Amino acid sequence: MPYDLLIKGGTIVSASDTFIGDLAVVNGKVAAIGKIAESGKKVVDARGKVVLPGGIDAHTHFDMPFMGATTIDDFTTGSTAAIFGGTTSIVDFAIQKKGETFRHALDDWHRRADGKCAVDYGFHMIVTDFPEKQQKEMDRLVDEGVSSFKLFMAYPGIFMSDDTTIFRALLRTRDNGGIICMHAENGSVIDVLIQKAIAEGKTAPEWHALTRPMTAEAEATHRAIALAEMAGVPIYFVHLSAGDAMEEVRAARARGLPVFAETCPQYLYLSEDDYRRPGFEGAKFVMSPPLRPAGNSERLWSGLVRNDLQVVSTDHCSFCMKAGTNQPGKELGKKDFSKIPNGAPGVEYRMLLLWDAVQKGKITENRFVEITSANPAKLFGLYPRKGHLNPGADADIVILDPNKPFTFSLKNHHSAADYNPYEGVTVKGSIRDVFSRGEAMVLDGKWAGKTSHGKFLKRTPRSFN
Ligand code: DUC
Ligand code: ZN
Ligand code: ZN
Repeated sequence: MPYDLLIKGGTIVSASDTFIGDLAVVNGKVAAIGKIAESGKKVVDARGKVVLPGGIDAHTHFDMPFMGATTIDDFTTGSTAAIFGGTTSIVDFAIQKKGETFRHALDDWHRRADGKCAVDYGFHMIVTDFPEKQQKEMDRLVDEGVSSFKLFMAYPGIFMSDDTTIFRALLRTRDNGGIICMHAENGSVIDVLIQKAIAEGKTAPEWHALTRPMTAEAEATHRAIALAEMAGVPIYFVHLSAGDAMEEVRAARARGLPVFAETCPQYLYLSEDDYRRPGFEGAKFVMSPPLRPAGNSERLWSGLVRNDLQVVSTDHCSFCMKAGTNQPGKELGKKDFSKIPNGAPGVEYRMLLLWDAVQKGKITENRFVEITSANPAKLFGLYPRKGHLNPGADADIVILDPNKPFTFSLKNHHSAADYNPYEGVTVKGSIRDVFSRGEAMVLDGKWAGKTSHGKFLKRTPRSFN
């Protein structure tokens, strides 16, 4: 019986090994790996190319209403961008509105994604309200495969939770096998700084960064770690941006605490200086936490190498600069930086930006697989189904040409955003082919899939303490 798909002679990279070999797929799963003599119904020549497990982006916001607009990428455009960028699974954020049940919120997000997503998708649940009666519902979500919950220490009046709510949620995840994903910034302090800046007429985009100091992130990170320690449960920090916050994570891990953190490409490749681009261009980079001063990124790179940081996700949260077809854009904040919708596109650029770091010797190719695929799979209940290419795993495969350069541009990206934060940046490497569960999604850089291909990922509860 020939294999459904045979990928021949590529450099296969996992979190632990690099070797030249073949990979066979049957029924959407990896069937064999190594030197394979049998034939395949479809054979792909991967000689001179790199064969990787599909990327897992554990932090996207598709079709999300926020700050007076809805993100311009819905599940179709967002997931198409993901696939072209070598990401085959995402974990997106469903939002519980105040007073709403988790059940209702989850049904809403299922409706947004169902039949419209090219990549496999799971959901985290954003918690804004956690009264007694929601606690059992949280357990039910974990049973349904929604085993992670985002809480905010920022955005007072919208998303921010107080310490009581945070501590209660942490305690509940100790028992139900969920994990809290924390947005750590001291929202109360930031709010005062914003009001003060606006009152003083400081309204330009750079004030977004100047009113969200690194210490506000470090303080919240420290506090959340203390709360998790008292609750006796692991915690995961999303979009960690500040070197000082990372030091808190590092110190906690050195004490043996189960503390984990992701950073994002924007904090590795861009800086606070980008807010000072001419005119209103700095608004492109208004996101929270903000871009940090030059020099901070080198601390994050060291943290990625040392395993102070375990994951790179994107926080893809795209808004147009100008009003889009049906949505207001960042221009909402033209006269007041605090009204600029927070977020930027990222899902399509992550894999190549980080592969470029492999080419430049900043991280090894095995570390690349760990931080883009294996670790998010392990931390978010997708392993061993995803995150590696051993027999039995989903055949989510990226074939990358390490010698063909790629230049990021609005002209070639697939996000609906009207700008590319990395416009004109050239990296060494390009995505040639992408397979999801054995099905071709991109071949030779061209679309070959279906936008309805993605399936809901029922994730397992936390298996670590
Ligand atoms: N940060 C952003 O920049 N956008 C969405 C939410 C968040 O935490
Ligand atoms: Zn956040
Ligand atoms: Zn986010």
